[in-house]
Amino acid sequence: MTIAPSLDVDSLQAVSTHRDLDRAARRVLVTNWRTRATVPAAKLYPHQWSWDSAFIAIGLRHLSPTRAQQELESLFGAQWRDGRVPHIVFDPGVAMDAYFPGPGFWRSGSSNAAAVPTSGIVQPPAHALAAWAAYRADPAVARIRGFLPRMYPKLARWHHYLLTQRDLGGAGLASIVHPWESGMDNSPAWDAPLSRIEPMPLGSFTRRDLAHAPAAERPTDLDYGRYIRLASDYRDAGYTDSPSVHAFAIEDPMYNALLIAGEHVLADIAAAIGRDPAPHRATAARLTSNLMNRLYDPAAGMFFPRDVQTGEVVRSWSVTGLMPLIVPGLPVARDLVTTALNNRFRLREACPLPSYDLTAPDYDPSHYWRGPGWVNTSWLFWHGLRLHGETTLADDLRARLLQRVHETGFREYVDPLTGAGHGSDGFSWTAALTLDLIRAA
Ligand code: 2M8
Repeated sequence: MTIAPSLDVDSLQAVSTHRDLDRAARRVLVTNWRTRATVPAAKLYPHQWSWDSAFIAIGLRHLSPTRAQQELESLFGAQWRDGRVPHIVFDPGVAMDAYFPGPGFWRSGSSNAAAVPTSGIVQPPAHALAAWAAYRADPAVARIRGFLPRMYPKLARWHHYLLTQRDLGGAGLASIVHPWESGMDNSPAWDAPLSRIEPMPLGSFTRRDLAHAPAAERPTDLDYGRYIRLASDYRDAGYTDSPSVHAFAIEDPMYNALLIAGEHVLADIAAAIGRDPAPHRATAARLTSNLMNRLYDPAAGMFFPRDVQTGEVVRSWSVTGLMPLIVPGLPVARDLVTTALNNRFRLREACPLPSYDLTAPDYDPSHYWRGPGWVNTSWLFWHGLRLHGETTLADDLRARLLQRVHETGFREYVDPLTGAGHGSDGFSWTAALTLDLIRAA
């Protein structure tokens, strides 16, 4: 006689919750798909964003491995001749003024072979991880499409740009040159370095974001004036990278952690297509040691960004400092987990992982990257927990994230303590990574 495995009430509930969530997440991804890529959110972000597409591809692979590959291929179709992958690829079918700053501001011209209009700055390099995930979802289809052999040189050039042109501190780490490049635009970590920037006068530009989101949750006009100043100075210098052009230059922990994790993956991709993986492994090892030496504070058990202009560490407890957990072989993984468990981030209760120190006086649970939790950074931390054998914590985080999304919907960001949803609804990476978490069981 065979005995059917019994499911308790909680497990049964989870199964039906996951089935509903799965269906709803797929619906968001189908709705937000345009001709060749997915928009992050239909109204607020009507074009293709770089690191959004990486997270979207990670979820999309469960829906259609081919579409996940196309998501990345369309982004890299707009790669610049110098190797950079622009943070926005504009959809020419969308009104020029639907998003500011739009194509007319950036004037990317023929910087990419396809002459597709793009921005001129970049975003965190999550793409190698995404490409590998898309490949592994269906290696046979990927092989027929020649996906890895086509993507590998593009990914390698992208990393090369960051490792060379963006080593502004000369210490073997990549620098971001605009808060938007961090992906965590309005993080308190950027307040001090940004305060040195002369803002563009109000009235010299028109914000579009405030038509779709409450002003109290978005960056201030003063911040925006500074964002636009940095972007126009970079543009007017022909997008040249040098410490004299970049008044804002930061070695960011998450940015570099993604680059290192990406180099590990590039080694796997190289091996899979018969190329030499050794240079990527060597780069990953070198960068890991630079990351430890430049950005890790052993007494704090935390990574902090470094301001390249002043040479000083920015002691701001932003979630970026926990993200190096995604680095394979990180020597301080356990210490980072301990930090995540303390009162500042409350890994066991707060969900999603707060973007900023819960105990800081300027913590704000509904203000853009100044407190609320985001599913992408939580997903990265979950990935890191699994990588370092912290299975119980990983499973617990996964279960609570799924429950949160079930209650709150596919919101852009969420109050990590109350679960109140904020920003766009039907947000693509929230849906994509939810799908991935469901399928990870
Ligand atoms: C947010 O950034 C854009 C600028 O790139 C904005 O505020 O207009 C950030 O959350 C960023 O990480 C994200 O990629 C982008 C689109 O979702 O929105």
